[in-house]
Amino acid sequence: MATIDYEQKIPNNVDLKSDKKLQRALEKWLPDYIEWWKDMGPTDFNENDVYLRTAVSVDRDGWADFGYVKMPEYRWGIFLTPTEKERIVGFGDHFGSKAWHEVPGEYRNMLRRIIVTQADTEPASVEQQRMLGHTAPSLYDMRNLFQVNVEEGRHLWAMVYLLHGFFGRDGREEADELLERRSGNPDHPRILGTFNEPCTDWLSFFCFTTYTDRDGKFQLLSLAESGFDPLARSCRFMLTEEAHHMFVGQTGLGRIIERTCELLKEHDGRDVRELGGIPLEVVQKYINFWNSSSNDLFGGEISSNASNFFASGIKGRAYEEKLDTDHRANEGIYTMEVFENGRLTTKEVPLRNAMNEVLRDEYVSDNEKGIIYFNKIVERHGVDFRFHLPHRRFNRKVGIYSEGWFSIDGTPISETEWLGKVGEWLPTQEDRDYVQSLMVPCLEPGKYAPWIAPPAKGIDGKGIDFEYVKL
Ligand code: BYC
Ligand code: FE
Ligand code: FE
Repeated sequence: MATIDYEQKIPNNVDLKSDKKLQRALEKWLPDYIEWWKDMGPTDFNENDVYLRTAVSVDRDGWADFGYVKMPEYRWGIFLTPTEKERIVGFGDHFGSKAWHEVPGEYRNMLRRIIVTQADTEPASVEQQRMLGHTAPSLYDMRNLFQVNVEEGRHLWAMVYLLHGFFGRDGREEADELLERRSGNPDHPRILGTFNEPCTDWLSFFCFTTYTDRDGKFQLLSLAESGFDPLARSCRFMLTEEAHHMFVGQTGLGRIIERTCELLKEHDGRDVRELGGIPLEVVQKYINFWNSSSNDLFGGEISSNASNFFASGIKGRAYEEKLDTDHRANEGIYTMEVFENGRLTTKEVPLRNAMNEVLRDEYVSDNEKGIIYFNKIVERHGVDFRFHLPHRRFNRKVGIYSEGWFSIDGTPISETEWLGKVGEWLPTQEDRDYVQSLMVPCLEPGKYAPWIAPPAKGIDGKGIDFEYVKL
């Protein structure tokens, strides 16, 4: 089961060839996908050889195989982690009963909705990032961008397999619509807010891969616990790819910070803008924007949807299986600060209704570790600046805090105070124009744009001057 069948048109480890009907349906979807990729994927780089990793086996160490590929020829496939044992439903009302290998009729709509929402983010992110190749700060970074893009494409495949394989005609229709919605299109947008935000500069790209891909990590962790076994095993394999996306974001931001610190030290007291660097304050504002937007992706703090997902056994908590806790979560309560009549008050919420918030807690604490990493860089350079994670109430568009105005540290403020301060917290047009002005491609092997430090090491043991993309 662990070996991937590459003889097939669609590489897979789900024995696709024994299900002719499904195989035909997916082979019919394939050219539509390729057409979408050519229209909406990384513009103008489809003819170039890119040094990419492809999954060749789902075993722990066998899945990363590196080589030059043209992106439209990347072997997008369907890979599930192998079944270890007879899994059980690990939480909710069905706790302890056998995991499902088919969709339970009563949960069909709910499951489809979750899979479609997850699926929709994958092509959305490729669309958001489609122009970035033109302004890559190095061939190394360009290659990482394209690696992320092809893997998000594969994540779409993983979800489309579930839609086609388990949801009949509705599933096929949903799969078609996934190639029809467009990020940022007012008439036909992607489903979730962040995935319609423009991502047209590399500072945004690194923030996106740090904060939005990390939402991906936690949503996948909770779906990896699902009682619907094919979903759980799809998400488990997707998580192995996700780690690299967050690495790209975290180290990308780290390298920008590193470069700015070097400039600050060499040219004591001068505005780093004059020297072509990105001020740390501007990096902080971009973090504030993408982090707050990604906080929205966890949904409302109090959510009957989340409660139903949990009760039915289709979406658990991150690491549910390892948690030493009541897996039914029937009686627990969660204490949270709610915003009512213009002020914050403490409220006890049934735990199941607070599952979005439980997951967001994990996300916030992971993000805090990333901030420590950034601050180690500034400390090492003796620069007098510290990064902070914005409070989860800051700048929200979804959930109870979207009803009010909150400062960067989560204090309720008036709209007038907000308007007076927002330019210090979120990127201004001037900040955006400045960052955009730095987006000049730097495409000679071993050369890096002046606003970013080179990475500590290359990919797959190759040097930082390796020709990662043949232009
Ligand atoms: N924008 O009960 P509520 C990734 C809607 S990222 C717009 O609060 P619920 C990736 C919601 O649909 C991971 N609308 O929340 C990263 C509902 O609408 P209706 C993606 C939003 O239902 C980088 C209403 O508000 N995976 O993989 O618990 C690159 C109230 O809903 C938003 C998933 O999201 C928003 N941000 O939803 C590539 C996992 N948030 O029904 C890829 C699947 C909520 O009233 N999704 N709404 O019309 C889910 O589990 C859930 O749908 C949510 C929370 C986590 C989104
Ligand atoms: Fe993804
Ligand atoms: Fe990702």
